[in-house]
Parts: sequence; C-alpha cells; structure tokens
Amino acid sequence: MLRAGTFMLMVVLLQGFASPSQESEKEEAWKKTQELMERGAWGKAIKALKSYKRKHAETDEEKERLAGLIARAGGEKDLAEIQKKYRKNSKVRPAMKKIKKFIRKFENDDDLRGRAEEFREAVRSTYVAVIIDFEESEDWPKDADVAGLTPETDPGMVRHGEQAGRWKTGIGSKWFQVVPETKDWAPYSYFCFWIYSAEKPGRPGYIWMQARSNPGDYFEYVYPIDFKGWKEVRIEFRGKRGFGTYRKPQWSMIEDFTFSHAGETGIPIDVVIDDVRLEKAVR
Ligand SMILES: [Ca+2]
Repeated sequence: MLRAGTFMLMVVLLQGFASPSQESEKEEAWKKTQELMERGAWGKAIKALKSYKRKHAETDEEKERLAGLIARAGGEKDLAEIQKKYRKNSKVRPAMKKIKKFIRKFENDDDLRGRAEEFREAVRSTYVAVIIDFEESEDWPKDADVAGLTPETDPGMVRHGEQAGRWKTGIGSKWFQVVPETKDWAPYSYFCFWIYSAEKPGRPGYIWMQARSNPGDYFEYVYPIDFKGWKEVRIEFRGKRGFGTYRKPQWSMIEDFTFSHAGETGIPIDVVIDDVRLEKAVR
C-alpha cells in the first residue's frame, strides 16, 4: 500500500511537474517578448514573436493574433527607422515619401497611422507655410459665400486635413481673398495648391491669382483649368514661369492673396481647391 501510494504520488507529481514546466517556458517566452516590445527593441521583438508563434501557438486564433502582432511590430520598427533617419540627416523629401507609403500601408491602424500623420505634419511644418487649407478651424474668407466657396468634406475630395474648398462660380462675386498669417514670403520658393476639376471645359477656364504687398503693387499668375481630375500646382514664384509683377511688389510683405475665376472669359468653373501653401526648397 505504501509503495503503490508512493508511486501514485510520484505520478501525480510528475504529471503536475511536466505541464507547468511547459507552461512556464511559454510564459517565460511571452514575458521576454513583451519586454522587448515595451523597450521598443522591435527587431528583436519580431524575432521573439515569430519564435513564440512557431513553438507555442496552438490554436488558429492564437496564430492569427500573433501574426497581427508581428505585422504591427514591423510597423513600429519601420516608423522608428523613418523617424531616426530623419533626425539624423534632416532630409525632408525621402522622409515624406516613406511616411506617405507607411500611412497607406497602415491606414486601418488608428494608432500607427495617427502617429505617422503627426510625424508627417511635424516634418511638413519645417518647410511649409499654410495660406489656406479650408479647414473648419480656419478663418474662411469673409466673402466665401458670395464667391460660391463652400466646404467640401467628402474624404475622396480632400487633399490635406478634413476639408477642402469647393468653388462653384456663377453665384455672386468672382473672387475671394485670403489674408495669410505668413506675410514674409521671401524665405519660400514655391506657391502650391491642389485643384480638382470635375469636367474638362471645352474652352479653358482660368484662375487669376494676385499676391498684393501694397495697394497697387502685386504679383499675379494666371492658371488655366483645361484638365479633368486632380492636379498639384507648383509655381516657383521667382522662376521664369513664375508670377508676373505689377509695379514694385515685395515678397517680404504680402498683405493678401486673391483667387479670381475666369477673368474676362466668363467661363464658369466648378473646382475643388485644397492645401494652398508656400514651400521652401528642400532636400
Ligand atoms: Ca484641407
């Protein structure tokens, strides 16, 4: 009785011992993986997650959950690398290109996408000055209604932020005027915006733009609307095909900026404009 009882006790102990040992190995591996993730050692964390998945994932659900974690850790690693590289070399163009691709890849991950967008805006703010972005938070031109300028909120019709400006002519006045926060345009090289035209007009419509320093002193540019779809306009404002000059305007003291449509052609336009900005020349 004693012997049998001792054996039974040993079996129980062994059984009991074997299972928690595997359990603890699994727990240990998970703990290590978590630590790596918390430390932001994403390269090592990905390896640990893959190994954990291979050795310890039993159910399909668990495998799927781990595959999701591996993909996400990959995103963390990529984002950290993009930011690190930018901090090191301050090269705007490659950073913006990479972050754009990243945002597309992780568009359904609110956290990763959100942080990537924050980084993109921080980089952007080093070389961009907003003239008007047509956001709810902004001061809209006082004469927006009369000019037929209304908020466009369809995400597919917005290039930056949450809103764009839909400009449908033929309602009242032919122009709207923006008073930009940035008055000194001298450090900038480009005047840029996005424009969408629903229809390719038979005869092109025109947008006439005027940057005024003093009353009567202004820069002007005429832009034809002879296309369908989106276009990004980039005008090098001191270039050969840049703004024309009337009297003696100064880039260092721009008071206001006016968009007019059609000029004398009288052709109505229906366009969406967004992300009107100045850009510095950057690497
Ligand atoms: Ca916008």
